[in-house]
Amino acid sequence: PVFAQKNYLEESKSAKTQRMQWWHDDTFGMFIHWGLYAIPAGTYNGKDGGAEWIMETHKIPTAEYEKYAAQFNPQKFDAKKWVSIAKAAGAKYIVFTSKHHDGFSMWDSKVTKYDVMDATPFKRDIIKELADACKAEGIKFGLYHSIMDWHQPNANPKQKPAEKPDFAKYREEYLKPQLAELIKKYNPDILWFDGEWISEWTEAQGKDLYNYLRGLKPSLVINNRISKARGGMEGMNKYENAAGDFGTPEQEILKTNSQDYWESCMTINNNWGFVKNDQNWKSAEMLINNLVDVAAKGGNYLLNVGPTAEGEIPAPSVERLAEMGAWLKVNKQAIYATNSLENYKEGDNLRFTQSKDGKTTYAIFNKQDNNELSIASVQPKAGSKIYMLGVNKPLTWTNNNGKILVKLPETLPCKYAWVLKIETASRNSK
Ligand code: H79
Repeated sequence: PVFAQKNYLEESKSAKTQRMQWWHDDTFGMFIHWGLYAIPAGTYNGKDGGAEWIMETHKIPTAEYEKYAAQFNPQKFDAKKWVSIAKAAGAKYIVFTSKHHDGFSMWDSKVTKYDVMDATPFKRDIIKELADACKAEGIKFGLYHSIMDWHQPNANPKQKPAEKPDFAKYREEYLKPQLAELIKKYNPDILWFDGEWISEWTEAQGKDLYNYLRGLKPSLVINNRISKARGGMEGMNKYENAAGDFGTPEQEILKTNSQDYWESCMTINNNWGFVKNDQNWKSAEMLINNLVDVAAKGGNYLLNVGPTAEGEIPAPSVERLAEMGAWLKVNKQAIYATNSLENYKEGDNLRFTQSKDGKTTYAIFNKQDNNELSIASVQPKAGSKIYMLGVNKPLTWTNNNGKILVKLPETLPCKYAWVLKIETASRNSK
């Protein structure tokens, strides 16, 4: 008999809502790009350029690039430390590169010797250590896995051509078995694909892989780069009924809110993988405002770190993440487990999020005149109190023809992105 594979794309809307709930509520994750490319760190033969793409940027031959494996020995790698940095930042999940485009596997893969156990002097199962550390700390665990593979002759005719490149062989005998290994050994919560734009990859293959993986673990959350539907760097789907659970804007934030699931991934400096000479760090203020903007627009924020070849997350990243964590400690109610309002903003200075029961609106702002804030599009419940998160006493407010005027406290609880908590009667429409 022929057993039809279950079609998980036919899942009902409410089933998807349930499956995605934790992911949507978690809102903030930490991306980790780490692999052999941390060794050249953005410089090859004295020339700058490339990070995790350095193999392609400098057209490094496979046999040459492979030599980095013998040097990979990150003595300062400490999975618990990385997870504690994520946790202190307020990140609720981690997405780690099991395999980037260079094809090097960061776990003990059975289908290749080009992995951390067989090809490096380090010989520690990095993914196991990370997965265990995440589990111990209640952090959800995700894996980034590249479909494009510059090291596989059947997947990359340009770099290391097989006599007759056979992509189906790579897909069925390498890509799928690797993903099955990852699911069985490390039980990830998220699979985050990339490199799906190669012409060999098709929507039908994306659907087949999606059903195969959900069949192995039905609760998996999988990004839209498993399919061909991603529209450029803006990252949302170009057509309906594509495989994948959420859109993936890269290095940008959606221009407006969306009720579809989406996650904006972004670097703290200019690069994903560690680059020694890249000191162009975004400020903590900008990162916090990005998180607020993303949450107000109904998305998730996946913020990247690129650890060094020694195994350390660069200090400038750690500092900024710690500042985000300090801000979130005071203001977490306004970010996690909130919903996006159609009317999610008022001018450039105000963003709104809403509690899931719809009873509370959070107004997040960066500027005020004369220690007052005026809001036109939120109507507090009559006689209710308005609080600033991090301040004990309720604030004085007046209602002036539908516009409320809130008197701000003299001492503010943080440096920027202050949050008012407003019990909401109804929202004025635009
Ligand atoms: O892993 C990080 C980067 O290495 C990787 N994605 C993040 C998360 C990345 N790969 N490529 N890029 C980023 C930029 C590539 C853009 C292009 Fe395209 C690929 C241009 C043409 C093919 C994407 C797909 C945009 C248009 C089609």
